[in-house]
Amino acid sequence: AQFTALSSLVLLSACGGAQSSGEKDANGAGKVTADIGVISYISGPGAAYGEAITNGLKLANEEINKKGEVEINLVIEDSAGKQDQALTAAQKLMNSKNVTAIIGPTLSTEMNVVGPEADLNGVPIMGTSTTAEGIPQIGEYVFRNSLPEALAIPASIDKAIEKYDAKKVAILYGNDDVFTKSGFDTMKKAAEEKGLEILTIETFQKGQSDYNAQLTKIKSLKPDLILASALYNEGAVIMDQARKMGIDVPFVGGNGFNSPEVIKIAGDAANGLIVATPWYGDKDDQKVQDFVKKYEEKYGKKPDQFAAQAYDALYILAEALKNAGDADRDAVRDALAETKDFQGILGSFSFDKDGDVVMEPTVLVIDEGKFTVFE
Ligand code: VAL
Repeated sequence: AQFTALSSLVLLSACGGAQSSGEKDANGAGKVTADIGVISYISGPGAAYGEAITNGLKLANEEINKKGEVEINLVIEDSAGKQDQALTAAQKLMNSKNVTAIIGPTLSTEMNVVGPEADLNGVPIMGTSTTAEGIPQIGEYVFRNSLPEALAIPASIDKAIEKYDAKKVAILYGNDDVFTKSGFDTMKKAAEEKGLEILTIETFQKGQSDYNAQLTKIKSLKPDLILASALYNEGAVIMDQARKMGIDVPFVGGNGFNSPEVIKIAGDAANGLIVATPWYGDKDDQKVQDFVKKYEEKYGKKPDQFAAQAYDALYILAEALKNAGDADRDAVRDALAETKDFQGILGSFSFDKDGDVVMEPTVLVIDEGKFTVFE
């Protein structure tokens, strides 16, 4: 997404000249009402990402509608983590003229096919978990509020070097997914820039269950650190098998590891995993604690990073709807692009000139079965 001047429509609406698409509130003022499409990975092996995301969106939706400045109706579609299903869902949503904007899809691999279509059709689309390189650059209607690998991975590697005096690394990545490949590119680049010796680069594919060959080779080379770019299922199994083989060095993971599912699947084997995130649920911040409390009350579990990013995303979009003063797709795109210093549960949020994220990551480590700040 690129910044353009606000459209005349937005300027008009700011002066109260444009009609909102919605009902009138008690004072007779126009209230923007909009259908927001959601494409989420809610069935299949990565469904915990989509579950957290839709939970975060639904909670934000309730709060936003209760405030009464804008009225959002979420139209949720399942992509099952598949490109073709994500595209079918996107087409259905884009064909509905009531859908002003789309949130999702969950995976960068899905956004790679859905993003260009949304851009072509002039439908603003915002990923809340798409962290691969180049997502907002797909086009001016394509946004994300998720911390990209390019910011997260170098921060994690820096911490690992500082803490463990790491000099030699092995890299392991999924070579059949846009995000895991992009995470690998970022890891390799960061390792080279920081003067780390890369002992080996190993690959795997989605759904793989046996990593013996890759891990045996990695073990024989004795790295100080393993850099792994994977979604949570494969990532957790890799860590489990590594620990069983006696590989006890720390792992640095990309965004796919940022799910409590890693701990659920790998158990103690997940200890020593380093990840960077904009979200930390134990943060001493009223907004964060209110969100955690409300989320726990509603869903009976703690929110993860995917829930938190989705929650902020809907607020960012609601703000854009309010500023646009209209549920018009172009007006909302322009208003979205203007987002600056939005104060959410992830801290202060702005887009850069491409519509990419400007944000500070926090580096966490899994210690005794829990994500904790890596001091
Ligand atoms: N961040 C990843 C992606 O962009 C996953 C974990 C959602 O595909």
